[in-house]
Amino acid sequence: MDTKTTTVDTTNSEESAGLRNPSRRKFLGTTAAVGAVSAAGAAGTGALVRSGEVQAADQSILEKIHVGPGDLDEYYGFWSGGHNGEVRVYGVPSMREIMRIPVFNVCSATGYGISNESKRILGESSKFLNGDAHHPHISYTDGKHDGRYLFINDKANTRVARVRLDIMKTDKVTTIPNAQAIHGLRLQKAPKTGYVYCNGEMIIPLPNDGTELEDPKKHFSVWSALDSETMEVAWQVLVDGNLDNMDSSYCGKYGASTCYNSEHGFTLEEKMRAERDHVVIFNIPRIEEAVENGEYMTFGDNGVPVVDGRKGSQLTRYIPVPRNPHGLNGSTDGKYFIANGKLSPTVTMIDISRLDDLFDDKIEPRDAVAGEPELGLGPLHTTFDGRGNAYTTLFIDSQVVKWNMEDAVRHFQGENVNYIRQKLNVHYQPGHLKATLAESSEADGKWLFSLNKFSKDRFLPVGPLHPENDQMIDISGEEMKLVHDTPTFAEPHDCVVVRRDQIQTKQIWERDDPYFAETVKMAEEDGVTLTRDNKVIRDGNKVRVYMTLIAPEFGMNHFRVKQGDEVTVVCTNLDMIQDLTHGFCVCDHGVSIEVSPQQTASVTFTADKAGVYWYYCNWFCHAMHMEMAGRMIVEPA
Ligand code: RUQ
Ligand code: CUA
Ligand code: CA
Repeated sequence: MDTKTTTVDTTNSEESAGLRNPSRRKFLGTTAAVGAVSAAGAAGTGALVRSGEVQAADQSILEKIHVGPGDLDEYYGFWSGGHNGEVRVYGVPSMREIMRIPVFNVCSATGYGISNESKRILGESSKFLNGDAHHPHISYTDGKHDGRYLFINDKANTRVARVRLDIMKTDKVTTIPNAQAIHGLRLQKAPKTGYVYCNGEMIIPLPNDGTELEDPKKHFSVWSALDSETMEVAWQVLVDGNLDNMDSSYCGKYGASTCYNSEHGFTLEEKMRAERDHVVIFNIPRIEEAVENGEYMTFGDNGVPVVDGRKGSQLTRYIPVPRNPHGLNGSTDGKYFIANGKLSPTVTMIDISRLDDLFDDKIEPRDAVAGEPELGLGPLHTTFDGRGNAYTTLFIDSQVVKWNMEDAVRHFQGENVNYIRQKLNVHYQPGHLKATLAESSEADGKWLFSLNKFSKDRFLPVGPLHPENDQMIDISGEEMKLVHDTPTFAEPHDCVVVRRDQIQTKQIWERDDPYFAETVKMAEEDGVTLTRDNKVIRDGNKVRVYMTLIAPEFGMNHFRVKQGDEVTVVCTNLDMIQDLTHGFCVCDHGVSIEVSPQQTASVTFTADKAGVYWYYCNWFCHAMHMEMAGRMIVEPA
């Protein structure tokens, strides 16, 4: 079969995107404006058109997205916080930001990265203050979201984290060995999320200990599977080239990942050299069997079994696709893995039902391709409406294109059908896009978010650094309609939107929560009952201060330590009322932690200055909240 590999000259992309023009609207004038607006079904000219655009979204749509005071949204949206390192929770369709969950960042408000409990979760990597979160995904049972956990990658420091959705807190963070820069991440979808799969993006020598530094043929990446319960790496697969984005099949048998550097290149030029790169298909049962049979290697002293999945292996297959692909999305009907062309105007549809034959050598790799529709310039990611349509972002064209999957397959078979349904302008340069429930078999085709990398002139100017623009599109009808612009910070990359009934959270902590179980154990060893005692325990130059918090008072008005002591303060909030969070913040010591109802939280610091230091509650909890304070008295050494 023949593949179209039209390569796009990206030097034109800036021009066409208007990136070189300080004010694109002024420059492009009426033409651009009309283009943008006609898609939304209105007409007009110039700046007036912008507001017209919103009016264009007919009144019934505006009613649909209006969530009145006191009313609740229909969906939870979980957005990655990009290189801010967190996860953000939105209500959809209102796009009100409800909560932020620190994951790879340090949080001044909640004390994540400061408290002992969060430092235990971060482990060794708590020394890093930054992260780069891209792909949030919610755990499954039988292809449907079960709302237990959310998992997300950290490209910056090669980590994967788990967020417990019952309390919306990060509870496990794992640094992935034998890899650098974890990028694509997806979960096992059936029968339930046992594995968390993730891509190592950068190629590195293995082991990366300085013995090999130069030979590109000795640089590799690995595909990892973590046990979602323990968050330990179960096994890894060594591959040729690098790995970019991935997905897993609804049948639970296959994983698939794009590779843009099959060349093992170090420079841009080298990474662009090959006419085609590939999608690696992973055969999970065969990989498990190889691990079981001890057919693996290990690198360094991490002991993680690494099976050989390089070209020629029986564990993988390499399907050639046009050069430098990016996103990889599994269609919600379970039929296709779709590799997004990026440099090619096409996406490649891999028929999952043909993969058994491919692994049994009954067909050639390209025979697994069911369609390769040409969509426009710069296809990056694809999402689905559950009605047979796919939606792909066109980075260079600044558009979302709606297309029909079965028509694309028929076209590939030689029929004269038009598979493109509509192209809608977005503002500007979209990366990921995601429709409601489109990471599950329950895709409902209601709303779609286009996560645009550039906002340019869409918001009040805020200096050289611009927000991103996550645009909301109504896809419930035949025609896509742009309804809302949402500025977002630090490039959220990706999001996942689920029904509100799929998430069940606790309003107050349970006393036996594992989140602070180690702290409870420490108290027991000190003979302290956390829900009653206010006590100072000295152990050499280590001092443990146990105190209770009930609005509007700390259990201790003051406590005494000596200069140079290592002080651990353990706070237990005895209030049982929903929303009654206290905080513990010590002036001039960089110490601040959240203590929500029935929670125990602790923090350790050095009292390195003699004198009086006030500690205070920093979550407004009561009319006498300002008075909720006490003194740490530090006696000179
Ligand atoms: S990637 S903009 Cu990090 Cu998900 Cu494609
Ligand atoms: Cu307790 Cu404010
Ligand atoms: Ca390449």
